[in-house]
Amino acid sequence: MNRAMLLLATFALGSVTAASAQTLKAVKDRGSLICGVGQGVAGFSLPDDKGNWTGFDVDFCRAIAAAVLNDSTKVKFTPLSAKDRFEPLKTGGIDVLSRNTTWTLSRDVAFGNFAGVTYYDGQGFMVRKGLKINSALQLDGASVCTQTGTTTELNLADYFRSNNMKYEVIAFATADETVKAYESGRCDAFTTDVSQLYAEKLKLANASDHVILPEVISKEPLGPLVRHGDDQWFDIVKWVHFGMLNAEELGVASKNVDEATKSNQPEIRRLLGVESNFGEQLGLTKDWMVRVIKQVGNYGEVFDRNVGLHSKLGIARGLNDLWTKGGIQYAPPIR
Ligand SMILES: N[C@@H](CCC(=O)N[C@@H](CS)C(=O)NCC(=O)O)C(=O)O
Repeated sequence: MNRAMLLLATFALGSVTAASAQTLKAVKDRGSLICGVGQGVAGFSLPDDKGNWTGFDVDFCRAIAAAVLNDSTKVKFTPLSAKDRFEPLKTGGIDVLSRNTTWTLSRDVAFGNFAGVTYYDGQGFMVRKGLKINSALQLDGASVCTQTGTTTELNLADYFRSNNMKYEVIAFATADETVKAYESGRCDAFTTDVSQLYAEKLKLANASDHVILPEVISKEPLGPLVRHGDDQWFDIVKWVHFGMLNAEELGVASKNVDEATKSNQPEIRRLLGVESNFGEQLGLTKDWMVRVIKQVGNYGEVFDRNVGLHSKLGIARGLNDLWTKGGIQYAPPIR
């Protein structure tokens, strides 16, 4: 390559980066965040009959909107199937994908940057109690319902192969179809992330006739995904999650955040923008986290409200507890 060509190539590369580093501006100009979510999974992303979305994944979209637009309600939710979830991120149809999506190497390379692990999950199985089995290792020869375009399909193949067991997979495009097929008896087992098993169990007419088997056969680190090539936006989404974790760790919650702004603890003062300008360094305002905590809550509040032990799903914090309490949720410091 001669010098002129090299210069041209460098310039082209530079302008691509500059052109794509625009999500923050686009969201602000539009006045709303476009968030890709699931198509209807209780506890994670579910619209009511008036179109109001709630859930764990939904709350992360709301938290980003609170940080960026000062209004957690300024979110347009785009429901996406497992198979079709990545394309809209690439083409600019959504600003962030917050949809129980597992962080894997190939997705990281092909589709965007994972901004963190908001939920540590793993894959499990549900079966009818009538089958009288208590371990996934007894599923030799079983038919298994699952969803296309997921890591679930791939882990299923690995698990049966490594245990020398036979199975028949019956895969569907949506969660609803998968659950219906399982419920109607088309397959012996239903497999997906354990959190989804809890959620989908609620849809079954006789939930108590079904049991979630104890084996967790994979690692499913779930988190939000942003487009490649926009580091500022990547940082914002990443630090909204970290900020919510740090808030929980410091005992700052939606109910006491105003009081907390008067705290003399340096870490709390930095989190809430009373001291220094970390929000501004992200391209936001100093009090970005005050808005997130006030309007949406800290990480623990979001977990408890949507999926925690006292919610309909009734999931224990487990791995998703803070590192100070035996879990692995650990956020870098705001410094
Ligand atoms: N975490 C896995 C599975 C994600 C997934 O899409 N699971 C289905 C199983 S129930 C689901 O959530 N469907 C909800 C929907 O289609 O809206 C992945 O990233 O591939």
